[in-house]
Amino acid sequence: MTTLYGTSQSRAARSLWALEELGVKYTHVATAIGSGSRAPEFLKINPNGHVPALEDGGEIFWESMAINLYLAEKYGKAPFWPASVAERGHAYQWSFWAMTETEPHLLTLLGHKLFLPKEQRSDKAIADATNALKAPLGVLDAHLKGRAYLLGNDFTIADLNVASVLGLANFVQLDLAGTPAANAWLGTCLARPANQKASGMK
Ligand SMILES: N[C@@H](CCC(=O)N[C@@H](CS)C(=O)NCC(=O)O)C(=O)O
Repeated sequence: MTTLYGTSQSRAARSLWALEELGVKYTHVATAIGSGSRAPEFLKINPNGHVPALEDGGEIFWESMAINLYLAEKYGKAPFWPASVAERGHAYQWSFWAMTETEPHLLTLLGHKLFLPKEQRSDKAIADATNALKAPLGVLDAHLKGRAYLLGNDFTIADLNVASVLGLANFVQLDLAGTPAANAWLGTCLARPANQKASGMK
């Protein structure tokens, strides 16, 4: 039995996308951020009080990227879950890159553009985060020039994981015109039916 916990209005969307992409049969429990994720019964599933969490075959996993890499390895086949150790190394590389080099800045933009109370929002924080994203987005753009996807010709778990983080750029209206290869790749990834279905869930 496979159960994914977390509303699609959270990082759970990336694991819902992976489950849909892989065609896994699962139950979705749309645990809310905060009220649901901090409830005592949910803390038994993820003591961090965060979504997503995955229950699969009696095991519990948390951390969205770990969940997605686990799902891809368990249920995927090549090319989505790459065949070679080197390609899988690149999938890990890009997944951790997205989380460490881009996600914190995107979350700053999310807070200061949309979620923080107006009096706590800071134009400087927005400018600093926008500026900090230029270097990693430049790296991504340069890598994608002449390639359809991160690992070559095929959509893989690396693309899903990175696009699921960078999808926040659209949400916070970050202008990606200066990185056209990354922008076009992101549009192609996010348009996939599995992502459209996942992001429309509860
Ligand atoms: N690094 C974790 C972060 C998980 C996380 O912070 N999730 C947020 C929602 S996007 C959450 O559950 N927040 C609820 C809380 O902190 O109370 C992951 O990628 O899974």
